[in-house]
Amino acid sequence: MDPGLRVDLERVVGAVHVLTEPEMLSSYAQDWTGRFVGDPVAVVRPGTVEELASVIRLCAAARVPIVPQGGNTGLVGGTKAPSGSILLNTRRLDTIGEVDRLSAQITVGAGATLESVQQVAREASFDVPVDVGARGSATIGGMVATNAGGTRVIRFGMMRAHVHGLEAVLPDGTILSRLGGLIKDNTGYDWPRLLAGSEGTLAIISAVTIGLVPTLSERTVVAIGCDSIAESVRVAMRFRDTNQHLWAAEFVTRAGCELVADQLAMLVPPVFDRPITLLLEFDGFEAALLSVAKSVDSGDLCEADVTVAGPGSPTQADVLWAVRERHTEAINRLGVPVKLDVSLPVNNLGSFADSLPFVAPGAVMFGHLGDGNVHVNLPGLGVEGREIEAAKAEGDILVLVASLGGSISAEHGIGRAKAEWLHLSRSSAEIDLFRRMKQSFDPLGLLNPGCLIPT
Ligand code: FAD
Ligand code: 2HG
Ligand code: ZN
Repeated sequence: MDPGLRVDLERVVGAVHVLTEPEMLSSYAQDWTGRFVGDPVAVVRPGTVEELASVIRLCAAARVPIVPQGGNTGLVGGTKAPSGSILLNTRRLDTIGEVDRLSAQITVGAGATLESVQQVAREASFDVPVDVGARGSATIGGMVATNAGGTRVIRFGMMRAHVHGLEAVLPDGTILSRLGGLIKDNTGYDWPRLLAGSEGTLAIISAVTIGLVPTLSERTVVAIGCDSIAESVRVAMRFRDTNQHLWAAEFVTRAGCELVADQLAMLVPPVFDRPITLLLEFDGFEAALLSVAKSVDSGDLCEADVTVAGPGSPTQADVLWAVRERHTEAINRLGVPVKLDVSLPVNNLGSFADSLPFVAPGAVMFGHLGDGNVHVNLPGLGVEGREIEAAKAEGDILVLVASLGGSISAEHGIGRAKAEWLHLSRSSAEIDLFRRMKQSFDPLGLLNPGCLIPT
């Protein structure tokens, strides 16, 4: 790293927040899955938006690329820093404001973790509408930058929908602030929500005003054993259409649950023994029970296939959720995976699930059934030496998804992992527009080069 730049950066953020020793860099440089390992010259950790802007200005003057990084839980290589670049870690931007009860909003630094914001919101009887399994590390800035989805999209939508205000720094160091939290504000381009899903390629987010929802009052988790994806889709959609208290509709397979049991030494309840298990979460006990009872009475469901964990059994509910949420961890234990995160029209989920074993034997599927979002994991295929095999499997699956009217990325983003496949979901006119948008925000091409937009 240029010694002059280093001295300048140290002057801005303090020497302890400019990391250059290889052993310090390695934990930041490698992603959560172990598949993507970057080669940054330094990790820089600004503590205020002014420091962040100064760092960006220094890097722009020195023409050094910057890769923004929050909790490093992204699954598509978005934080894989190219050689010679700086990893700009936002974790120190972690202030959490008070819950504004009247507007049901909270303003937080981009580096605050989801879990820490959830805690503050829940103390005030509110909740963050988006929830993901990586809540302990994923940052609010990273969740906006990836437009994170998670388990409650069926009820509340994705992260972009809850951005009520934003502060960000452009690649030339200009600070843009729009944290007012107005619900109605038709005064031109909605740049805050444009940054949602931009994966750190247009600007670096420094703070966010998030819209909150009332806290989940009487959590009821219902697990239902099914014979096929098609059957689980029918059951889930019937609940969605008849019960407005549905917060989540997830699915797992028997093979995935066996993996969780074996790899994590977890006691997996018998309801997960069926080929597919549907996991539903409701806000409210009575309404959930009534819906289940009606489905049993009408013969749509067999009572023996259903397990209900109501508000009186929080531990049982947590166990049911853990089996679902710990799939990612269990899969990683089998070796570095290739991960695909696709969405399909719900009426094609069955065809996709039926075709997948022929295209990619051994693939593990699970996901957010209510949103048509399937996570396809190929355990052990993400290692060095298997790149050709991995690219073939990825291509075959993504082409199948596109042929069924789906998207090659439902919620994790494009990052570096999917950039070469973007054309399967976006037309050349759209990709050309992306390039022109990128050019207008970042004419020097210094912000997260190689991420999202194919090179
Ligand atoms: P990072 O991984 O640090 O970065 C992700 C991308 O955002 C990168 O391109 C980075 O450059 C950019 N970025 C980060 N911070 C900023 C910023 N302040 N300004 C501009 N750009 C920035 N995702 C889901 O959508 N749904 C899930 O259910 C879900 N579950 C997960 C479960 C596990 C166990 C794991 C490991 C991951 C899961 N993820 C899920 C993926 C991940 O948690 C999300 O993508 C999350 O939003 C990433 O946040 P982060 O702070 O870790 O971002
Ligand atoms: C989830 O829904 C995450 O658990 C991670 O999006 C998915 O590991 C995956 O493939
Ligand atoms: Zn997911």
